[in-house]
Amino acid sequence: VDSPYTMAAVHERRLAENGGAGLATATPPSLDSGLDNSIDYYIKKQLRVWCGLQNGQWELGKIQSAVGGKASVTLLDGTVLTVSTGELLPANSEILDGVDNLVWLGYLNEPSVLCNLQYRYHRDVIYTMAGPVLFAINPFKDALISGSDVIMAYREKILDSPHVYVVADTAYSDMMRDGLNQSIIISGESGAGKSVTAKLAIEYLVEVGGGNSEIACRIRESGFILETFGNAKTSRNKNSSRFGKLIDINYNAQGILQGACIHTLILMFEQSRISQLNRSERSYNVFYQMCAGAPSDMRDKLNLRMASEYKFLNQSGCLKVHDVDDAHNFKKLMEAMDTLQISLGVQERIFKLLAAILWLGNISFEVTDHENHVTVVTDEASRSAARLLGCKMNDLTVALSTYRSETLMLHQAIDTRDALAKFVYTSLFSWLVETINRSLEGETEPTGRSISILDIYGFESYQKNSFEQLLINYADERLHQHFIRHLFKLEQEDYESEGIDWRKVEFVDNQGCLDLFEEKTVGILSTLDETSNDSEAASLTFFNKLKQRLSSTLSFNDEKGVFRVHHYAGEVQYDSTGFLEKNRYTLQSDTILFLSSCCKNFLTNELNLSDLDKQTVGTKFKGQVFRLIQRLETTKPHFILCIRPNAKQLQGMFEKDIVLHQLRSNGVLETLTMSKSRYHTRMSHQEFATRFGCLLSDKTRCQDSLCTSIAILQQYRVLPEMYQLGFTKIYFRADQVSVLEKLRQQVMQGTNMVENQFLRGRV
Ligand code: AD9
Repeated sequence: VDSPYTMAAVHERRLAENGGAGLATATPPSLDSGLDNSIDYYIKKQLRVWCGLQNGQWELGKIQSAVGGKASVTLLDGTVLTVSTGELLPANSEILDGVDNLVWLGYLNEPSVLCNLQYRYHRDVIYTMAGPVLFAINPFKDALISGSDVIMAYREKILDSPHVYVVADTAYSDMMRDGLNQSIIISGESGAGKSVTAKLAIEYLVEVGGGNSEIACRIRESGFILETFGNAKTSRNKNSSRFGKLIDINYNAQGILQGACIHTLILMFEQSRISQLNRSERSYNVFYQMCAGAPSDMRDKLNLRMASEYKFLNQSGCLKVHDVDDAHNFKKLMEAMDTLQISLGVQERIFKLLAAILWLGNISFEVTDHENHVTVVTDEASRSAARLLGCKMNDLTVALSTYRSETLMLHQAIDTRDALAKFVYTSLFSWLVETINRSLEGETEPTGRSISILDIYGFESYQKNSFEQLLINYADERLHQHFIRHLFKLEQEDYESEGIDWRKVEFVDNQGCLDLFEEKTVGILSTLDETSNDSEAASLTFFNKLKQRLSSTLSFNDEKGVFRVHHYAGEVQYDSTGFLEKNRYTLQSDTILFLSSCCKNFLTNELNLSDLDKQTVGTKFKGQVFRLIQRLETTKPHFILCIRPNAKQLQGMFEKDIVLHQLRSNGVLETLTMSKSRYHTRMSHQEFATRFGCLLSDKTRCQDSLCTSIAILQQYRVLPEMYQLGFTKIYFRADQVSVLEKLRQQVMQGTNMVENQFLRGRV
């Protein structure tokens, strides 16, 4: 189906409107500059303008008259307003309503971009290109066009309207053509649709690499297993991924799927979800699935109850999620584990550990003296937990109620119990990822042909922000720097070094904010580590040290103990209480001993005790983010930005201010301005001459590659504004090289029907 919003369709509509008289709609003068002159033009031609309202919204209208900096504007609904001319922005002609790529808009201003997205969204067109970036607006209803048939239609170019499949196809084709690793980087706020988008990309990449193979099935199923263990219902998303993931899909030289590898940005600070839940949120999906769906023999072995009977699950008042069938998903989980060849014995051990965690949560303590010292109550909970962990009841009692032979007080014992449960779950998750990776390894060595898909938490800002948000927002800054580097910095540096004619595009660089985090001695993370290492230090010590070091770049409120950071996506206020405890998080050494004794007896390899290193949470996280970016640096990136159209997770609702905030925080206008003027393809003169030299007759071919390049450009009359010649490279605007490629293909196939006119007036 042809999209009515392609540039070609827009041209056709223009021609039809002008009675076939050509592209006569000259772009009118911009309202931004020389306002008074251009306003007359807008009045005379009755052109559409955007009128800024007091509530911050924009409405379309037409200017009726203007005097002394004030204009009278009639809005579409007939309302007449008098506004300052400074509140007016040019609107694009109706012909451009809903175009596929935002860079085709004549005027790139916020209301025009927003209106184009809204126009499409209300017609169920959720994907739009913004230069090189794909926007995906969450439809909150079943994916409208996806599946094998659609994949093939995109692969064969029968469909080419914006879609995740186009991005995946471009990555695959680039990888095959250039023999280079690629990446698809998916960002956006929580609930914006990143995981669904990542799933669609993986679906495409698996299908084109030979979708029916054993390895293809395993890759598909592995996603479900990870989701079961790593996702939970939150207030923003009923199936929110609580970990970041990067999935490398590996191919051989023929483009056939070989295997995959999953890297996770671990749930270190999401561990608290195991023992503490916010109202109407849930713990990880797997617990509810197991409680609802385990067959009776498993229930007996695990002494399993319904979710409502476990304290770790019933404290938030939310056990079920609308439209989610936990029991059915448990069956799917077991099938997925079978597909990945996780043996029944291992599956049983996994579920034993999960049940042990739930019973740990039900363990209670009895206060034995007036100093609040405790002992573990011997009841069904403690007996079940000990049995499922594979240890003696007495060992568990000692591990939970004493530290270095001293009896613990109530709050210490509760902390130890919860820390043990959290540790077992996190270790189980890491072990599961390793197990899945072994199953996805494939038989051959990696060939250097891979596509990595990154699905990672986006920027977060709430009324109260803590250590968790600080780390998430730090990762988000790092990723944004990667985006800027590739779309702005490297590009402009390259143009400058090649000496081509180029007007610099200004953009907001977040390197300063990153330095604030990463600075070796005085940065936020190192200050936090330094204070965490001092066992006497309290929250206030950290706050004061930070203030002493960074008062010129951060703002502080002493009374509230909060500090503010200017992130590229907006200012966030962090409450410093609890930072030290969360950063220090380590398991007591007695509990480590207890765990290793369990491991020897029963748990064998599931629990990775090497995880018990002494690094702080912040340092560990920073290391993970670094490795991730390092890996991405070895790939050619493709970007997808997911957008949440409303806060209520409702279909058909497009809340402009919510969308605009996301566009602003991602620097969308700068990206569009950059894309409008950038050269999409570059090659060395040598590469260009070698590839397209065949388009020249023997007579016109010359020895020197620059000279050959020029001869090709001249012979095929490529318009001067479509290319630039640098010192060593040649640059082309979008689409130009694909036209040359088509000609080359014809030559190679011997149908040398080269039309010299073909390249003219292409764009
Ligand atoms: V989080 O950071 O993991 O909390 P994501 O990953 O950004 O978040 P997710 O992909 O989980 O969001 O999408 C949230 C919900 O929106 C999904 O559960 C779907 O119900 C819905 N969604 C998102 N994208 C699509 C889509 N392309 N088609 C249909 C969608 N539904």
